[in-house]
Amino acid sequence: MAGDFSLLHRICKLVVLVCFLHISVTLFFYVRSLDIPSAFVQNQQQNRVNRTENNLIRSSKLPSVAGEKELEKPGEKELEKCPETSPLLVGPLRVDFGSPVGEELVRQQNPALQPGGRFRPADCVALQKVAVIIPFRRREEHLRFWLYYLHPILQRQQLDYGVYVVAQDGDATFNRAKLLNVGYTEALKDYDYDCFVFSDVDLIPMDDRNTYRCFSQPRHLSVSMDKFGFRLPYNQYFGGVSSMSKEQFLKINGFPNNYWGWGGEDDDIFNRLSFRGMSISRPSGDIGKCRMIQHQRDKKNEANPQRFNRIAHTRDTMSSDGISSLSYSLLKTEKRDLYTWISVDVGKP
Ligand SMILES: *[C@@H]1O[C@H](CO)[C@@H](O)[C@H](O)[C@H]1NC(C)=O
Ligand SMILES: [Mn+2]
Repeated sequence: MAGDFSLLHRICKLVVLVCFLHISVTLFFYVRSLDIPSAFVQNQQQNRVNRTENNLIRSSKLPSVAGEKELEKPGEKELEKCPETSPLLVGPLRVDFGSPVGEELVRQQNPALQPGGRFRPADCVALQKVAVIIPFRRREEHLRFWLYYLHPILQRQQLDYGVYVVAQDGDATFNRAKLLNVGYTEALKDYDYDCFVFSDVDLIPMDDRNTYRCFSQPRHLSVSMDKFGFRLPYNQYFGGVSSMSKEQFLKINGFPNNYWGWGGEDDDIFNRLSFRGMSISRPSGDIGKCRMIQHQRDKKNEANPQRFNRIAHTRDTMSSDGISSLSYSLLKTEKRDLYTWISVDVGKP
């Protein structure tokens, strides 16, 4: 009888142990599956989706928005601070590219703009000073659409902002990320910006509640693009439109300078952010809807065959390649009515 009992006792212990093990293993994999930055870092090689150009693209549900805590700004004297949420917002917007728009129309519709595409609210002090940086080459028609749609939105968002179009001169292969570094640098020569929005010229938000400002974590703004069926193409996607405070940008040594041609530079930026312990903040899929103006692949922006190799080595390259190693020759900056034009020679591969 005593023997039976101690056997039972041992079996019970064993069962408890097995249960405990089971729970631990389940918990471990559950935690790993959460959108924790360190989990990203470990898994990103396997999870990266676009292996080939046509093989799209596993969709995934939008991760929830990380902390939306606002950057603290020292107050200024006479006017009051603008409210946290602008009362001028209207929500969903109609966006279409049916008929071209002219700059004259955009000027008429935005009489409060200052030269260089600058604006600040007249009746309150904006919460952030935002430089919007657009990498550019020969997309004049897209730029007109962008200005037509974005200027009214940014003004309703009560931002103190300026628009910087950074145009790559010459016919060498396009280098989006380096142009963004140039935009960051040149915009700071103009004004004491504390927030930087990096936007492709062909992306238009469909809801003005998607505020083009900075958050306590780097922000991805173009989270549901029509091109990808209004979903994120993959969880680590950071392309299209994003924003970073000056501090966040400097923490990752800016962007890589050596991604020539299409693709991968946005994934490199994502890697930089996660290696520096940051996570991605996003608006909801609903508010984050946007349209891309359809176009052919530009000449001299062919898919970069080195991109997969490069994004595999971000950890080793990011401290030497970035804003700290940026070199370029500035050809011209010009304050045009609707934007500041920066033309630049970024060299060639
Ligand atoms: C994957 O595709 C996305 C969306 O088109 C693009 O932004 C990104 O740069 C691509 N990454 C690579 C490594 O090709
Ligand atoms: Mn495009």
